Amino acid sequence: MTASDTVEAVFKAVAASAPDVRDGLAGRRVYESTDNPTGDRQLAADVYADELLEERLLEIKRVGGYASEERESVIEAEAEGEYHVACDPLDGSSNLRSNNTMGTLVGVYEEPLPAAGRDLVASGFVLYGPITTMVTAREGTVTESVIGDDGTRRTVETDLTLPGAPTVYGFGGRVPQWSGEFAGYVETVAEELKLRYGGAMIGDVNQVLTYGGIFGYPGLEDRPEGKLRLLFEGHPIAHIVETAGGGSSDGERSLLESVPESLHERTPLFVGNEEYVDRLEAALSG
Ligand code: AHM
Ligand code: MG
Repeated sequence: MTASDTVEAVFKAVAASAPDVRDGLAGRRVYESTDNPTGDRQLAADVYADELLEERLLEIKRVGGYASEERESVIEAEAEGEYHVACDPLDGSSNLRSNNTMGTLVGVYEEPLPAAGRDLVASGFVLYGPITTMVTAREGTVTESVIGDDGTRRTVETDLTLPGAPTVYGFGGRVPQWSGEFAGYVETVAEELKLRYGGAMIGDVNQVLTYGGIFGYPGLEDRPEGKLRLLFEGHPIAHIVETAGGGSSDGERSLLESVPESLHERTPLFVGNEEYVDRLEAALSG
């Protein structure tokens, strides 16, 4: 099994699980009595998607470990494998209550986790929108597919790139918690682009991939490290957007330059057209 066969097996397993995840949502809108390792309340749906993906991804021959937002530590495969998968099984799951968009995010690393952004070999997400789609980045190309009821993919876009005339933006966190520099930057962006914020990063980033623009969750006054997690959300989404010709940043440099010290480390996160990412870094450094 080559590296590219392993990546394909991971994408295939994630796509095959998508109809099961989706079908399982309606009956799992209730909260469990547990929190995940970063203190978010867990929905029954988070736990269900996590267990499904763990089982199916660890079955893949060269996958040596599975880590997810929903678990404290890495689960090792029984047999050794040189690829390690980091997963956000249900990104934006708090949208389940209001029946809005959510997704599944996956990163394939060639080093044991927590690994550096540059150790990511491929990444992808499933978007549970009105239709179920999957966007993958590997070997320099971003592809979009529609996932059928049987979990198979039909490619609809072979070389997805960010449009050159951006139109949308969305930023997380409460405005009074933003730094003055960031608030000043957003004022200029809001004059040029229209607001699209749905509360699920994958949905919001998919709008940026479709229309061009910028999405971000900044560091906040009472939470300078921001909300989103580097390994499960930051690296994979940065890898997808950068492969699609855009940029990513933690406020200072590409998210792919960062090396997490711990599995659940958080980071300020920005992805989108390079022009907007560059202007953001300039604003935050001033
Ligand atoms: P989750 O992975 O626990 O669902 O949390 C991440 C989500 C992102 O999808 C989204 O961008 C963000 O949290 C929304 O947060 P907020 O509710 O503060 O806007
Ligand atoms: Mg998430």
